[in-house]
Amino acid sequence: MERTLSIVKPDGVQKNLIGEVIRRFENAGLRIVALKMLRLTKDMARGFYIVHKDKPFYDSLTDFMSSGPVVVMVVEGEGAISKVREIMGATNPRNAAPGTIRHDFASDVEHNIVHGSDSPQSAGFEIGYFFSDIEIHER
Ligand code: DAT
Ligand code: MG
Repeated sequence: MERTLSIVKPDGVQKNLIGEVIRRFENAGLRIVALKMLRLTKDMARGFYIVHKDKPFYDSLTDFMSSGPVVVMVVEGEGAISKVREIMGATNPRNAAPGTIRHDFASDVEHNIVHGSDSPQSAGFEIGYFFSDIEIHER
């Protein structure tokens, strides 16, 4: 059984897509085992995206991610990391397959509705960034 960290980003919350994102995960047989809504500070966004610190989009990305409330959740299931990434679609919505969240709802590469961990290593880091063990529930 695998766990991954997903975020409904500020644009997803603004567009009223919290339920839509969760529904797509649950319809794929994945389970939500932890969930909360919060507003990231600029420093929290910087720390979360530290792997991108040298990218040209780091500053605007972390401004965007701290621009409004987000919903962070731990998603569990067989192959959860790759399943969530499939449901999300490609980073740039112009390259995202029809039927993926980013194809259906994202406006551009930076404002792309949803985050999902990209490896077991990043999932471990990202889950620990937002949740303690007692906030994650056996199902
Ligand atoms: P993903 O979110 O698909 O894992 P990533 O880890 O490469 O993509 O980048 C993290 C986020 O940074 C991404 O969701 C949106 C933003 N981003 C990525 N590439 C970008 C670009 N070329 N211009 C602006 N923002 C970008
Ligand atoms: Mg990524």
